[in-house]
Amino acid sequence: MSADHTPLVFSGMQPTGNLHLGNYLGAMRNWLKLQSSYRCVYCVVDLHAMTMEFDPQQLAKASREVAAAYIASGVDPQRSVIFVQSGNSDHAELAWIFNCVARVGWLNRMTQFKDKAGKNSEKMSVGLYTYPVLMAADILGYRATHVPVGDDQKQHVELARDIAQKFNNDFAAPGFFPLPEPIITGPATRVMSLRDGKAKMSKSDPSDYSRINLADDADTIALKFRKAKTDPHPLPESEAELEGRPEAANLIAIYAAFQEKSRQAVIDEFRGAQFSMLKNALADLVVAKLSPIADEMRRLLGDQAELDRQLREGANKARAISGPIMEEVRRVVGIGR
Ligand code: AQP
Repeated sequence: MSADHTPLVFSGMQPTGNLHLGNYLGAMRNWLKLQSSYRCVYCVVDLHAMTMEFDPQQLAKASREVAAAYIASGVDPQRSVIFVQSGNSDHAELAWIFNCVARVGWLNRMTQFKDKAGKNSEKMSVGLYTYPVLMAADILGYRATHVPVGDDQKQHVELARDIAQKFNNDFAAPGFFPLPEPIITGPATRVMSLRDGKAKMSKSDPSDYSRINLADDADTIALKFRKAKTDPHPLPESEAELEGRPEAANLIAIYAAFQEKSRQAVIDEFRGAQFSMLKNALADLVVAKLSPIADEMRRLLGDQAELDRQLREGANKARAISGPIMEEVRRVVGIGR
């Protein structure tokens, strides 16, 4: 972190579908803890959600659902700034300026674009290619110093650091933008699909059985864990035995994260047992943690006018932070009057 900047936390999630256990354990749960020590800005990144095919009818609805999930999980709109990205046009303006700072070679190295585009990169939107530049604008537009994310976003936060460094060198002064640091903590920084222990749990996986959604009911959660892919061996006796057993490693990591225990402590609890024992215990644990969140989400979504009011208030607070920074940015790059 740059010593000259007041610590500020920024993070966001895309309204691209149901939030899942990976989003919760990899990112959102850490957001809650940070609220007591930092000024936090948490955004629903709807402009990012436009980078892949999307349904305009669904986008606003999905944005409200993600905002409701933040609040239901314990992100407090009084303590943290919660808003929808498109409610503050500073993100888009700074992204353009950063498009003129970032180098094509840097973006060519981004693995998420390669993963999402697969063999179809020529047919992908330019927005998907420059997604990490918009993410750098999200972060640096607030001069954020810390970015709590899952492991998959580490490379994008590093790109934001490179952009900040180059902008500082080319136009401004050392320290104009801080060099933001990713915060990647906990035993489940990369939660894997329940159908394939080598693939990331993801909103866009076509199989709903691959993930536990925050809004799933108790029966669905239990069914998904029962159907989760495993291997034919009993549960291991040591961490070393998890090598080459990605499905076992994933279920143990999820259990450890919810119990706030180490992986070894979970292995000690289930050593030599059949998977069904761990799966049943996991279902009970996850239902107990997620049901109150799902109930609160439903309550919040029942009063759309109040939720929209909170999000407008959040956008005003967000603009109050980014506005003066953007004035300085325009001045140093010689645009605006
Ligand atoms: N499987 C995961 N394990 C741990 N953390 C995860 N995150 C996402 N998946 C996992 C973290 O959640 C935050 C929000 O992610 P996002 O919605 O902005 O985008 P994403 O990383 O692309 O998530 P998905 O679920 O894979 O979405 P789609 O399928 O729409 O691309 C980030 O901090 C991310 O690290």
